[in-house]
Amino acid sequence: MSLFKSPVPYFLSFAIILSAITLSTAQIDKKATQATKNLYSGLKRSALQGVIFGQQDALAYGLKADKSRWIGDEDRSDIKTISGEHPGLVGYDLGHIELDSTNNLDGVPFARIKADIRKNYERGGVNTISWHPNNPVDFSKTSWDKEDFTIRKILSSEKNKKNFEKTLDKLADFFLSLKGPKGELIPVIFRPYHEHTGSWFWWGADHCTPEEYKQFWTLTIEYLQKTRKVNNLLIAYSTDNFRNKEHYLERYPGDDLVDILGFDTYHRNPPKSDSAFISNATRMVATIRDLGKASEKPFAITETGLEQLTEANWWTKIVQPIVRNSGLSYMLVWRNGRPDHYYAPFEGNDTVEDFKKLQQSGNILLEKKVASENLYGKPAGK
Ligand code: BMA
Repeated sequence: MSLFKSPVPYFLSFAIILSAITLSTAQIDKKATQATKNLYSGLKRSALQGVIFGQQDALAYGLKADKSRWIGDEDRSDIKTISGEHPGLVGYDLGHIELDSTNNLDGVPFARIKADIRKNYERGGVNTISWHPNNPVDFSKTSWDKEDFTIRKILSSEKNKKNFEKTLDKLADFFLSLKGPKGELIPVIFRPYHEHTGSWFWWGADHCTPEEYKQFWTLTIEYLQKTRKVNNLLIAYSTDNFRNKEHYLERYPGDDLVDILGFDTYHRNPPKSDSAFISNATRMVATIRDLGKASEKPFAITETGLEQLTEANWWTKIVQPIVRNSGLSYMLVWRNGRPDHYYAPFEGNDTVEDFKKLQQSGNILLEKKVASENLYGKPAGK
């Protein structure tokens, strides 16, 4: 065949086959819906424009100027109140779905979560879901209650495994109930068993071996995607702070089980830790960028923040140098949950003007720029 006549076409065809393989293996769910595939490539594309800015529970509640809470208002977010736009990414938590509760662990009704996911999707925004489940072997214990080897107890007992699959069914039912205006499934990022380099959750480092963690991850993702055919998920792997690439990958289940590479990092003890926080975060971003480039996966800071925003120029002094030219697809700050537990500027907060400077720098993308990226559709001109 002519292919073998000259080394050039032979080499070229090899390169084409190789790149086709790389392109098709980056996203793990080969049966993902078209919109989910589009979101995956969209998250890589939009990273060239800036970092999508997100907040946990942004649409469910927040703080008023006097720091009392607003809860459940329509079309409201603290970021929109101060900047004119909702965040480009919104986070939700499914903790307590396993208990068949009406509300999640922070009091947000699951029905409201579902409605907000749809509204955000219709605006072109991105939705990401974390999960702080109670202990599957003993539902009376929370994610934080210290309990060793829960995962071993699930993996080694058919009865526990079957019970756990019932919990996964609840997750699957929820994901499959997320529908857009045409009845289409809404793509969401699912970020299970996070901060597992730490040991404050029952799935944390001291409570299972790396092998057990990986097996538990595999069980979860395969059950959702293969058994229950949930084909609207992008799966995010999200450690807490990590020392180096080896530490990051110690419990990594594999490129065929992870779509997005992430980590969580919180800024504590400012201002004396300012430069250490910037350099550590920048180092960790570089690690996931290298890994993301090699595996063609998007990468993100899946949680961050400074509780109570005690530095007025936190956004331009700390966040901007970390995210500028970083290649990150997104960053998410935590919830504005209480007067003593908040991470995003709200009306009257000292950091409002500084946040607007970051917004105007173009380094972060809020609602309007994210919408113009058309993440769920084909890129313009293609
Ligand atoms: C933590 C705190 C808790 C909350 C949990 C899950 O960081 O915000 O109050 O219950 O996240 O959202």
